[in-house]
Amino acid sequence: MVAAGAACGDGSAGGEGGDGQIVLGFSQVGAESGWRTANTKSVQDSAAEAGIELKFADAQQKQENQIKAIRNFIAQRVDVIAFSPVVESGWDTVLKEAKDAQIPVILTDRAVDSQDESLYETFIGSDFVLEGRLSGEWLVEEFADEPGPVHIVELQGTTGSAPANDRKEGFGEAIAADPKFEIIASQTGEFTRAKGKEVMEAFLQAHQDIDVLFAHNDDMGLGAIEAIEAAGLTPGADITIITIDAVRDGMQALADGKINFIAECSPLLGPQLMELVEQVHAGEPVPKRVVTEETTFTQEQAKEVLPTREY
Ligand code: GYE
Repeated sequence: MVAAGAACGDGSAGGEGGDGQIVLGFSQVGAESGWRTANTKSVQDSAAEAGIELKFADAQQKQENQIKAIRNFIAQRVDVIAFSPVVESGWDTVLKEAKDAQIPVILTDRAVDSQDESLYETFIGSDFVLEGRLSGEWLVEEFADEPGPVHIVELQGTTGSAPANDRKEGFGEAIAADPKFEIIASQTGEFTRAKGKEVMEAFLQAHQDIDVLFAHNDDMGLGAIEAIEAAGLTPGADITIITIDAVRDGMQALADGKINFIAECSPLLGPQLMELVEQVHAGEPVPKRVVTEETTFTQEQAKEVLPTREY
């Protein structure tokens, strides 16, 4: 039944799929991390569940691919466009094109820095500054009795992305509470395990005195753990490790004592996204910002929740 909508070449106004289905064009960042894999599955499963026809495009971490995908969606006259912007800046032109074509746009997961908020309907995703701040606050508390200096290395996410910018900002704010905390090296690991490992190897070679690693996601932290172990050090003991996401592999490493603290970032945005798609398509008002609810995990808490964790 549903397959009829896939061709979508009937030139019908509004781009509706077979049986009057809503057609959603979704441009995903890529497949860089465990978080992203869980997010893609959530979007695909929820679209199927809601009976929404999903046109899915993978941008392979490149903004130019996302712009191309959005232009394709406009040309195909999909009903709604959703995308997770790989970086924050440089979207105004293509967003204006969607607006002129009267196709509503929903930002999912990551924000854009456009001044003109009329270019999109709503933004659903986490509070990345808060995630960074919670990570930093845990560290300040954990090292309260240490004399210092406390030497921190930071693995940043994709350069220019909202989660990299905001997590850095929130963490920096929290550790500013005490001048003994010093970020001695900070570099992008592009949110991937391979790059996290590579950059951590370089950090370890350049610095003998690393106390703490703050990684902007679990995957980079997991890559860094490999580098730390290869250098003959014990992750979680010789170097305190803080990450963000709380995907399965990260939670396992936390339960195993190799990571010390994780701030959660939920990838399960699909169900709420589909609700927003339906509302926007029906012309109903939606809140301009929908914030995902999240928590944090210590090693003990990870052991408790791991058996029932969904992703
Ligand atoms: O934390 C990271 C992923 O945008 C929140 O992107 C997302 C981030 C997530 O690659 O693992």
